[in-house]
Amino acid sequence: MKKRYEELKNLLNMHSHNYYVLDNPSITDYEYDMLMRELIEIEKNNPDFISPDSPSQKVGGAILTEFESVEHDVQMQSLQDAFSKEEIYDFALRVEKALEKGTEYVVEKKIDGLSVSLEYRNSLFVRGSTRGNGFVGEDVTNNLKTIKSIPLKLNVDVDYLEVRGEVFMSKQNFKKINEIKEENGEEPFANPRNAAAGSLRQLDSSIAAKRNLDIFVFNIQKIEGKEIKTHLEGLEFLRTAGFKVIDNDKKFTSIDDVLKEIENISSERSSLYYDIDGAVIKVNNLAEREILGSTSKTPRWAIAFKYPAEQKETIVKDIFVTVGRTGVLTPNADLETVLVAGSKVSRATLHNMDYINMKDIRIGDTVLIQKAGDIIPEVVKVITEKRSGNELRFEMPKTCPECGSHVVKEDGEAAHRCTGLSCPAQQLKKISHFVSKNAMDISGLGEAVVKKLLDENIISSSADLYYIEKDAISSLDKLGEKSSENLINAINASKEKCLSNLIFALGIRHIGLNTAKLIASKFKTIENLINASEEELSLINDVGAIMAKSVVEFFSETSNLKLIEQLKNAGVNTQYIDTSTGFDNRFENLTFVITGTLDSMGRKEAQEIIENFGGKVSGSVSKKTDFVVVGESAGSKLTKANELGIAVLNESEFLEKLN
Ligand code: 0OX
Repeated sequence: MKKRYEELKNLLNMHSHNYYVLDNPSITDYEYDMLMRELIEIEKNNPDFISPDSPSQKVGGAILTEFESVEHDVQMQSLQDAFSKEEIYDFALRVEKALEKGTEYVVEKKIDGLSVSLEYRNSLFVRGSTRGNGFVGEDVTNNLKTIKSIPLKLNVDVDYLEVRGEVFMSKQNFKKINEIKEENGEEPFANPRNAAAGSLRQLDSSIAAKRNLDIFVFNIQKIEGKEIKTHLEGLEFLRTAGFKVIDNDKKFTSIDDVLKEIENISSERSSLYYDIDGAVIKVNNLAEREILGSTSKTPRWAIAFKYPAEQKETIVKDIFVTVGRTGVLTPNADLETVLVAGSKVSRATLHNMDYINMKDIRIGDTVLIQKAGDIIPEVVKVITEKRSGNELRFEMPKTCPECGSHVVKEDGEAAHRCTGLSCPAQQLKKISHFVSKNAMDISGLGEAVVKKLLDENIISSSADLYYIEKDAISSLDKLGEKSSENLINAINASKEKCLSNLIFALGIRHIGLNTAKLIASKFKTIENLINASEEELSLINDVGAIMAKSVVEFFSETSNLKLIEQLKNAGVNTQYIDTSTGFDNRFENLTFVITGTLDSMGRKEAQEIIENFGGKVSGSVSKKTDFVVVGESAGSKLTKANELGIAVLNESEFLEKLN
């Protein structure tokens, strides 16, 4: 058992490295999950096996009351900044004068994140800390352990190694997290750097784990038992050790070439999946670095060339308000279109009234805009010198622009909200959320179709979807006969979704998919949940007071109870389905074909099980088929599978996959 455990650990660590560091997956997610499952099962039965480099340690869970201080053995220096070519020439002059000769330089991207130090003893990750003031930082080991690209065990034998890197959040992830925050009426992060900082400083590591942070490593702070002569050699060693290393393998002896490389990196900037704020120029040879030494804060052998955020002036033509699913009114600036960091910008969110007041943004103002994290347009400031006096102050409407209901602003909240229960804008967003993938997963119901159904009075709530007659939709000009049929099938199939999907689909404020899963597995039925108190809800780990209050408030609203009654009457499942068939997506992205007669279940039942595990079932075998499940007297489909070389599962092999 111990041997298998070690084997699993090594296999999982290797596949995780291939996926997260090398960006080169070596097995399917399903296969990975299966290996992980086996490992966790062994750990459950043999807790003494659990080692610090087990991949099970990556999910987080440890909760601290505060972070311990860490005194850095080697100072985590900062970098001297340069903003012009001249400053780079001056830097090179100083270097070459001190060395009394020319030298080799390297140039690397300056990741806009947070510097951290990672310590390894006997090749195992033992501690990680933030930079702090360079001498003392904070112990954020638990949070760093959740970063998939940080190896818990190195692929090389070293007694002691301390490396430095930059923790960051990808632009895409930043956008997603902010969308969720805005939807929940929470303050969004200003940029990916702040989002990464906020995530790394979470006392609850399972929250950090969900933020999908990443890291680039770029410096050996200290190493015992190995001699390294140059920066590039060091980076290569770190790569072999298993780190995700900053991409840098070129050397330059001429400063003009260094400047060209700085330009090259700058032109790549908008196409990178992470934010950079400059380029770092470093002396390659480590012995030369010793000669050059440091000032009290910064090394003399490196300099950071900082790129300015591209900012453009434009005019706020108007401020218009949009209404979200939870009724939040968001003011947006309608801008004179300008090109910023590679794309056209004609709109910027102004978040809420506090934001507008703080920046004193008025209609007609000339403003400076940039892209936060290089993606989301934001107003940096108003150019007040350009005011003519004709600018108009914006006021939040007293009534909802979509439905005319009263708009309120609750104490302690920045957002204004529409109070209308049947507000069409809220309804459209609510229903679009209800049918979305992680909710009831009704494919074929995009926002445009939902709008059409609402406009034509075919539906007015999510529950109405389950009462639609096929004829009513096939007459819509957007849908033909076939798509109407598919839509009705998708609506019917969604009745079998787990309670967790339903809870998420209801769009209760502050309740995301993960919380919905926790609540569903605790309360098991919608009735139990309706009767749950705030105290009972708060007993669930990860469900805070605000979430508990929000759930209770939701179910105390008569219109919401009525909606649930209608859903139940239509046959929508309101029970928790055990994880084995609930939200275990082991067959995600896999297509099955079932042929012949199965002993233990009907074909329809097998289909349902596959679909509950996130897989697809198709009627015919093609190159896209992943597995053909064969029962008694299978015919031409089996022949075709063999011809195409597709994996064939007999009934017992299929049943094994379901365990
Ligand atoms: C970065 C970055 C930061 C490390 C030791 C002294 C110079 N943000 O990407 N710092 C350094 O180098 C420091 N390199 C980087 N690439």
